[in-house]
Amino acid sequence: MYRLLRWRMKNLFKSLFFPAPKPQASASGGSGRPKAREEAGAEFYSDFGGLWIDRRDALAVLDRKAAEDPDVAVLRPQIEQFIRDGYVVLEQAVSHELIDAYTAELQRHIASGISPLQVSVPVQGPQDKSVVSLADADVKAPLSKILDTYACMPSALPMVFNEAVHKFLRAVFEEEVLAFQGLHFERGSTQAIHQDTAYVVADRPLEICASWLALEDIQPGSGELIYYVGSHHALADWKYSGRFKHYNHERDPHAEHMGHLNSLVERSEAQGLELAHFLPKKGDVLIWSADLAHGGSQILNPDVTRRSLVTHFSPQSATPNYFRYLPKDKQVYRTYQPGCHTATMYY
Ligand SMILES: O=C(O)CCC(=O)C(=O)O
Repeated sequence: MYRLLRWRMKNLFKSLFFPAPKPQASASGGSGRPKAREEAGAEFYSDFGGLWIDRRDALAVLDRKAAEDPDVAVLRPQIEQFIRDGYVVLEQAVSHELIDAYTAELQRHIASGISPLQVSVPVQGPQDKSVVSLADADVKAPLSKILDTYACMPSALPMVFNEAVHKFLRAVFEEEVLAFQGLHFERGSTQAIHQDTAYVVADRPLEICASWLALEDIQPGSGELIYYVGSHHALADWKYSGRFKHYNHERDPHAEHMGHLNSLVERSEAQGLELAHFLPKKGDVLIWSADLAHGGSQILNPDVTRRSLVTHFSPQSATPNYFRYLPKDKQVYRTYQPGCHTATMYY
């Protein structure tokens, strides 16, 4: 116990005073195809490349990896499903105790009236959202998202980097894991079906995954998460302004953005992809692949909450695009524990 405490104190000290060094940033900003990590000759579903699980021969690569690496062999059924369907559910990955501690800490932030937490709230206009302080936000309104709670709330970190999710991402990323954007929801998001690659931008655009942790048992009608099974590899790239994987509201016309969102539903339906509804128990985690088409369903029962925590991850060597807009002293990687790093654009 004492050794564990000492180790944690040492890591806390290290992460506060010796943030992990920033890897070299690439200048592609999500527009170009990354070369560095790709094996020569590998073919991908996307023109923007991807992780090894995005290769057309990913199942054969999985065979090889499982034969060589016991960590991959153990995860083989889950990784196989991830390659095929674009998502995997890790049941009871996070304990109720951790979730309750996090919920209590968040309540303290809300009650304090002086929390540093920031919230994304919907507004009218081309950018359709604005960021306000927690004290000024209605966190119970759909589309309200409390941002990067892991950066301000110590209780978020063991949930975000719970062992099951960390091991899975480690195997998929083939390197250490960076959490670089987090969203806490009290209610269903009602967000249109979309692909994260349009908005969650790293220099290697397909090298992201997200986790969705249920902070309570999720009820039908609460605006549950929905997704088209297999859509991550089934739909050709939507290229903004003819060449970018991500959307930029200053560069790309609104109609093009709407065209992308509409086409995800049209193309998924045309291919007969199943639209699945996620009704997890408290503590279950769903991990989705970068290009899985997903969103929040309509809220049919406004009386129920849909408490959940989404985290977007990349390999540690990828660079979040938002670093380009941050001053040098904010372009920081913090290490929570070995192999687990965080970055934030808000704090
Ligand atoms: O939880 C939801 O309703 C959607 C979340 C989502 O789409 C995202 O964070 O990318």
